[in-house]
Amino acid sequence: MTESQVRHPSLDYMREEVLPTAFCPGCYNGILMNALFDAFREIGIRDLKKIVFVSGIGCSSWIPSPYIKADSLHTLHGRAIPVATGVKAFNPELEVIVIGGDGDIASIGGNHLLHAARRNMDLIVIMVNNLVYAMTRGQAAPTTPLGMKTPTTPYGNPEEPVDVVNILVNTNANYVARWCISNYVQLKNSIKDVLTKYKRGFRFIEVYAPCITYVVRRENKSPGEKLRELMKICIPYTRYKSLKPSKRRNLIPVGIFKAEDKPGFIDRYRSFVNRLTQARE
Ligand SMILES: Cc1ncc(C[n+]2csc(CCOP(=O)(O)OP(=O)(O)O)c2C)c(N)n1
Ligand SMILES: [Mg+2]
Repeated sequence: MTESQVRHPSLDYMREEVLPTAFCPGCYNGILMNALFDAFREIGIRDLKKIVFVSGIGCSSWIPSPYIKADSLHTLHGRAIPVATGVKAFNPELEVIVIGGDGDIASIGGNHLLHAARRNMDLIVIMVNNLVYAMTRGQAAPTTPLGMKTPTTPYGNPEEPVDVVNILVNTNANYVARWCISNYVQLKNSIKDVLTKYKRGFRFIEVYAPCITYVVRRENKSPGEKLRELMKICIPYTRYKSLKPSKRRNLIPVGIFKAEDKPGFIDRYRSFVNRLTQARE
């Protein structure tokens, strides 16, 4: 068998009829997809019948729909989390996974994110932070670093970016992690964590993966060069915290910031309804 005839194991979880993907050559979304599929395989999830994916609009929202062989809802920009909440509330037996962009989840959908975390809603949310609104051609997002040039900030972004992980750590969310796309094993292990050890409540993973076309190419770097750079600048948050603020510039703190297994909204709501029903009887 020649190399070109070897079937890629990720194809077990993909709809081959819609390939190739619409992603730009070198886009890091492919690495995230492989991490997701490796996690499924290592856990022993063979088909995805118990998983429903929900996404909004954006490049990263294409990951589940149409490419993953599972039920998925491709919803409105910013509204993936409320739709996912509805799916989970209707059928708590399903594992509901939201995959979306930083614009989708932290900008237009930021309010939904905050309240799903406050409720500790039983959802897994994977946010691809590519630093821009990629699908609409690279405009600045709330995650765009200070000073970065984009088509809407041609003289450099005058605003400070939001740190979603920092906000979510201080909510009722059960699990909060950030990994760079260069942290393949850690990212895969986090996905395994939220599918096995931490199965309840709100579980959030930020994947820091700068857009190849509108960020990396503007820096005159290849996808491979940027990956090697990320390997140096993405450092454990414990080490990041020990540095003087002046030394932290351009570094990305990564790790599992919070991992708890408190009952999520579904369990809380069930016991709430049971209590009310018993009181009436
Ligand atoms: C309500 C609404 N507003 C704006 C848009 C236009 N729009 C489509 S995708 C997008 C941003 C995508 O950025 P992000 O969510 O970060 O995903 P990415 O493409 O970067 O993965 C915008 C503004 C839309 N489709 N619907
Ligand atoms: Mg984006």
